[in-house]
Amino acid sequence: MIIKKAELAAVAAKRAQYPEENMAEIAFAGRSNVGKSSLINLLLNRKKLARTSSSPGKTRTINFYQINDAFRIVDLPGYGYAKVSRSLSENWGDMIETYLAGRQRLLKVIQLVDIRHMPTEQDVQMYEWLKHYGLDGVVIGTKADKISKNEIVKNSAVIRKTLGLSETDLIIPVSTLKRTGTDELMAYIDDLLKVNEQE
Ligand SMILES: Nc1nc2c(ncn2[C@@H]2O[C@H](COP(=O)(O)OP(=O)(O)OP(=O)(O)O)[C@@H](O)[C@H]2O)c(=O)[nH]1
Ligand SMILES: [Mg+2]
Repeated sequence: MIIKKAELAAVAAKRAQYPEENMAEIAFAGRSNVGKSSLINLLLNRKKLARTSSSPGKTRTINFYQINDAFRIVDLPGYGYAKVSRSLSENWGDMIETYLAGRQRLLKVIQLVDIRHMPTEQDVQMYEWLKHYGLDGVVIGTKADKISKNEIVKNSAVIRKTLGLSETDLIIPVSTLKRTGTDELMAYIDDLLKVNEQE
């Protein structure tokens, strides 16, 4: 896919602020600081489109990036950030659920987990949610540059088991630092969009 145009279409905290449901969407979910915004920038080949930060809790709204006027990549706010107040984390749940439950043209939610660690309870809960809404199927293991190839294989198996992935579900290790894994992810996104067009 050639990214000719990538622009921020909307920043939303509630449904009224979402863009019109006039094109397919693919969203990215995961713990705060796992690397969602960094990965979106690399995929779209725009260094600063999505704001990133070394401290967690950077993205706190649902950010819609419109690509080639054909589909949207959606950056969901991260979870599991302890310093966020209780009311804000409750609000986070509402924000995510409103989006997941009600979005007609949401094709898939790509979940990111840190490949170095066991998935957290919230990671497991997030994937359960995705299963519930039929939006599961692919998990990205981020920061793959931080461990060895052997560990990548070993940890991927742990992630697969802990999240309860089916045999056909994909785990793609990526590193935004070394720019690895993104071709495979882009090919997956391409396929999703093609299948959707045919339907
Ligand atoms: N080594 C390494 N660092 C990474 C990688 N991806 C992201 N990071 C770093 O991780 C930190 C968090 O990245 P973000 O992309 O802002 O994370 P996020 O998931 O969007 O975080 P929130 O917006 O808080 O939910 C930044 O310091 C990135 O540079 C990676 O593949 N390898
Ligand atoms: Mg972010």
